[in-house]
Amino acid sequence: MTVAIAGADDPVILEVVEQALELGIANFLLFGQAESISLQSPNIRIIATSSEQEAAEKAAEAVVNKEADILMKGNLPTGLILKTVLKREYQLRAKDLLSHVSVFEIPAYDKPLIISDVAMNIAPNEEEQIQITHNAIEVARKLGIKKPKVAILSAVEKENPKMHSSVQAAQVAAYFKAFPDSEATVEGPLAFDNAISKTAALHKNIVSEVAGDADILIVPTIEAGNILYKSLVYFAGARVGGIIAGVKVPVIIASRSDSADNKLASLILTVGMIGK
Ligand code: COD
Repeated sequence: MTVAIAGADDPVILEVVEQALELGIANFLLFGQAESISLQSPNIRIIATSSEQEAAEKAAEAVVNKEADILMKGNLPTGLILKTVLKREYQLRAKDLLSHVSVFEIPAYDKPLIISDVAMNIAPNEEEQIQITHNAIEVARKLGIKKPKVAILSAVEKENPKMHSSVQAAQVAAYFKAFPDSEATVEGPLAFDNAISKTAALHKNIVSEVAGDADILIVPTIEAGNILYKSLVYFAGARVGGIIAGVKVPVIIASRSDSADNKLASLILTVGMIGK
């Protein structure tokens, strides 16, 4: 595998590259300010760029031209790499809607937990939330979860016409229920606690296959998702890997403040999913 990193001039990213080289999982094309990239290895090539925009475009072109297999965001804004991936001339879109999917390993939860969309779609409407759910299910299945249990989150488990996210969650769940043979069980609205805690679900008398045992949480907005993501990392000791789903090539988007460990997790997650 060859990974093109846009904005590789960053100590944390270089630590990730070093660790990945030690593990022998990838070769790298490093795009960024060459004077700040001190690594030397036969398995890396440094391509000097003079702006963040140029780094994003050159790295994207490397995957478009098949010089690299994976595109990874380094030290540049998330919006910039997302806008670059969306450029029509690159023809990187495989689905109508691209979305961010993060996979968590949380000490207090007994299995991986997928959360989407915490970093790309800002305030998805019903149709977009359905596509976000499809994309997350596809990732879960690639990770070996045969029939993922999906909770469409709100702040409550009953529809409240005054709370838009609860109404939309019910509509998204109804859409999936119309296909009973589908590859996932989707329910909503569910509040965070009754999606992931059997005790909380029992307490509220929620009888559901998903409640208390979710594999996937679909959040109503980027703000809710981003705050949940960062709470899990900072307060719950979670490890996380993040990718963009719906693109023809794997795209890794970890937050700039993520640790080297979490960025390496994103890379390992992506390499593991290729070809599945
Ligand atoms: N999937 C497919 N196509 C899309 C998507 C998507 N998710 N988003 C936009 N498009 C298409 C539109 O249909 C249009 O054709 C074109 O792309 C441009 O659309 P705009 O003008 O809405 O898109 P942009 O380029 O202004 O913004 C797209 C972003 C993804 C950059 C934007 O939604 C964004 O800023 N998201 C939040 C990113 C962020 O700040 N994350 C931080 C958390 S760490």
